[in-house]
Amino acid sequence: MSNVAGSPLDTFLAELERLRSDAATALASATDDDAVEAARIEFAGARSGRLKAVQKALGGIPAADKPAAGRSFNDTKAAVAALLESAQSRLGGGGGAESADTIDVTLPGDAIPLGHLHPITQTIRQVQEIMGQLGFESVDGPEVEDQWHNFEALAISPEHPARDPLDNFYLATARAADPLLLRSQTSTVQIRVMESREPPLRIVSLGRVYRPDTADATHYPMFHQVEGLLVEPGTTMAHLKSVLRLFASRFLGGDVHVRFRPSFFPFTEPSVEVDMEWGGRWVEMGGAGMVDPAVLAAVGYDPDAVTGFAFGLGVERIAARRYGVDDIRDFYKNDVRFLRQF
Ligand code: FA5
Repeated sequence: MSNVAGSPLDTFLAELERLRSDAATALASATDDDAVEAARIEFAGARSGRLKAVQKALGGIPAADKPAAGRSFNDTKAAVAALLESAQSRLGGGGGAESADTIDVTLPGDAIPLGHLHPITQTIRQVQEIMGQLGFESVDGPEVEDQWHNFEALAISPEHPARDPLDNFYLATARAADPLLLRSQTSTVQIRVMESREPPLRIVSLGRVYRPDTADATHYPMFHQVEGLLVEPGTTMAHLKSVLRLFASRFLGGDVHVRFRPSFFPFTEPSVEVDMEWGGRWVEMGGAGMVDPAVLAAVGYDPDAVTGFAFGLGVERIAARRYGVDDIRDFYKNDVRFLRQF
C-alpha cells in the first residue's frame, strides 16, 4: 500500500537527500587528495556529476513545486561544496584554491645553474696571485697599440720582419702615416711602465695579444701572454731563473726545472727561450732575457745605474700544461662539456 514512487517533488527531494548523505560518507572516509578529487567529480563534476543530473530533473517538477525544489537543490549544492572544502582543509593538501598557498618547506629547492670562470681567466688570476706573492704588482696595458710601444721602443727597427704590416693586424684609422695595431706581445707594457715610473720596478701584466698565426694545437691568432719585468740595481740572469722556477713550481705544483736556451729578442741581451720540465716532459713556455741597455736608455733610465730582466710566457701554453690539455683550440670552442671540467 505504500506510495513508493511518491510525487515528483518527493522523488526529487529523496534523491537530493541521498546525494547529500553519499557525499558526506565519501568525504568522511577520504584519506588523501585523490579520494577528495574523485568525490568532487562524482558529486559536483560540471558535466556528469550527480548534482548536475538532479538539476536536470528540476525540469520535470510541476510549476507549483519548483520554488521549493530549487531551494532544496541549492541547499544540497552548498552542503556538498562545504563538505568538499572541509575535506580538503582536513587533508591540508593540494587541489582547490584554498590550498594553493601551502608550501612544503621540507622539499628540496630548484637548483639554479651557476657558471664559473673560463679556465684561461682562472689561470690569469692564479698567475697574478703567485706573482703578487713574489712582490710583482699587476698592471694593465692597451690592446690597441701604437708602433712606438709595439716595435720601436722594443728596438724592433722599421725594416725588421715583425714590422711588416702584412704580418700584423693594423687598424684603418685616420693615422694613416702611423697606424695603430692590435698588439702582438705584452712587452709593450714594459715600455709603458718604464716610461711612467722610476726604478725599482716589479710588475706583471697579463692580457690578450694578436698574431696572424694559423690555429693549431699550440697556436691561436688571439692568445694571452704574461709579461714580467724587474728593474733594480744588481739584477742578474740568476734572479730571472729563480723567479721563473719559483713561479713554475707554485703554478704547476712540485719541483719544476727551468732550462734556458740561447735565443734572440731585439729588446733583451742576452735573450733566452724558457723551457720547463714537469712530469718528465720539457715544454717551451716563453722568452726572456736581460733588458737591453738600449731599451733602458730609450725610456730615460741610466743603463749604467740599473739592470733588469723581463720574460713573456704564453698563458694558453702554461694552462694546457697544467690541466693536461693537448690542444689549446679547445679553450675557445665554447663547448661547455669541456669547460665544465675546470
Ligand atoms: C715574445 O712574444 C716576447 N715578447 C717574449 C719576451 C718577453 C722575450 C720579455 C723577452 C723578454 P714569443 O714570440 O716567443 O716571444 O712568444 C712568447 C710565448 O707566447 C711563446 O713561447 C708561446 O708560449 C706563446 N705564443 C706565441 N705565439 C703564440 C700563439 N700563436 N698562440 C699561443 N701562444 C703563443
